[in-house]
Amino acid sequence: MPITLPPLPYTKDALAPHISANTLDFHYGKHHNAYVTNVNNMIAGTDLAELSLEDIVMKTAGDAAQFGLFNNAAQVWNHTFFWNSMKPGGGGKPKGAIAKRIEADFGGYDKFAEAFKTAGVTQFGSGWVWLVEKSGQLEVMKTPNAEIPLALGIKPLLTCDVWEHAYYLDYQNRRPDFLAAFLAHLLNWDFANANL
Ligand code: MN3
Repeated sequence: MPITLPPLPYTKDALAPHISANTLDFHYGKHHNAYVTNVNNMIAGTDLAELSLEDIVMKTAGDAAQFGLFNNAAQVWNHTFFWNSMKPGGGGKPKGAIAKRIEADFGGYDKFAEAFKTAGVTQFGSGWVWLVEKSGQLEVMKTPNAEIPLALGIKPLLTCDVWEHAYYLDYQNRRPDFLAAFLAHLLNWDFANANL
């Protein structure tokens, strides 16, 4: 069963001006789509062809012989999770159950936001910054390249892509500004609550 590119949960211009339709044309239409194509080319005719995307990720994680497939499959998963981690008119302070957890585990929204931004800014090179639940505790973590908390047994609640392709057209080298816009205007707390 081929892996498919899920539809974006909003129109390509819905996140502007924080993320432009031009960025989503490339990031979703080219980068994300290419990962899907690569996975399908790599699993065709193999035992992995019948597995779900998540099973392919879990089965190839940590296997040096499957490094290429892991990278592409994890990137398909990460990007779908990232699109859902944003919504038009999102951002700002959390609501619902996660608000209490942010308060209890970080000591308030401002401390969470600072930790999230710092993790994103200090991820050297390409990668991801995550809000995760680890051993019953909310934490911010960063991962390089395609690495994915799921493969480490850690539950992701939301993520921001800090590969340059995520922000370069709109922010050039200003990754901190992109992270600030993500936190203030895009972050989808409904999604984080649903994942909690
Ligand atoms: Mn990306």
